[in-house]
Amino acid sequence: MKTRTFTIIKPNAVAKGATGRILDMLAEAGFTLRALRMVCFSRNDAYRFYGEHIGKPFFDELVDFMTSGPSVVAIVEREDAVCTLRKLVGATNPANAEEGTIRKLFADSLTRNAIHASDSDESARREWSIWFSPDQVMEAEYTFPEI
Ligand code: 3AN
Repeated sequence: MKTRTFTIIKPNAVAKGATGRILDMLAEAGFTLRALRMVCFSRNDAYRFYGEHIGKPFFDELVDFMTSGPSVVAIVEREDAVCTLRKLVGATNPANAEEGTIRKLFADSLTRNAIHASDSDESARREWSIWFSPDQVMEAEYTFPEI
């Protein structure tokens, strides 16, 4: 069954012009886009999004980074979306990311690690609802061309 997950192309990846290449990697991995927006995280947005990390030693650096420039947020769909996207994204620390993963290619550090991918169906729904109202999600069946 096809499921959906949420992803953020983070400010360092957007700033280096990698948005298109990352969206291509998602398409080549069989993901279709259901929603897409460019956004600037406010500090409030970052606190809301990363609430589980408030108080951790890296939290202030994470908020400064996420509010440093535009991000691209998206809802993407395919079979087993959460696990498949986490594999394509690679390890949180890019030093441990495997060849061919998005973080191996585009991350600059543990904080500036290029992309976020939700870790469960439940987190995905919570996270995408911060950025997308239901009318911004493409629900109509559309046959995307084969890549
Ligand atoms: P992931 O994004 O791989 O699911 P999380 O949710 O554990 O990782 O962490 C959220 C973000 O916080 C990471 N993407 C990374 O930017 C940052 N982060 C996590 N752990 C650390 C750490 N030990 N030091 C610095 N930044 C971290």
